[in-house]
Amino acid sequence: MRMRVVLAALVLAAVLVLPVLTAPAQAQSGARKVFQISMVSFKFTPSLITVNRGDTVVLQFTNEDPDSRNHSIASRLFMQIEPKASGEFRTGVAEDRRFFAAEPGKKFELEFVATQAGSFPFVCGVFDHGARGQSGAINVLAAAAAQP
Ligand SMILES: [Cu+2]
Repeated sequence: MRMRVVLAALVLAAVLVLPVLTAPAQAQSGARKVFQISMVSFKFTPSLITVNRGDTVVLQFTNEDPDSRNHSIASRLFMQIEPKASGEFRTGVAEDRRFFAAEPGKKFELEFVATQAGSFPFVCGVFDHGARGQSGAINVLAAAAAQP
């Protein structure tokens, strides 16, 4: 009889304590997602970046243009979230978009946390490169992916 009470107490304790123990793992912030993006005339490869909300996004750009053109990434997203930038680049704001530009052969990296779900377009802000098809988007999915 006493044994049953102890067992019941243990089961009850397990039921009460386990969710508390596992909760922090589920609430953990997102993963770190690294993308290497090539810039040439006139495209980004890859041009579509998909992450989950809460992920830390690292975009590593290389201007690999054989025709020696400058290229940039320009986006309104970077007006809301200012990424941590490193490498060899020039930055500024034009047409309500913050841009990061690289000369041929140069590399730079942008890092930010995707705090907002949605699709955030970007273009190359150099001359008419965007109109020539040098564009893309960062898609931030609202649902957190289950960690395997
Ligand atoms: Cu360009």
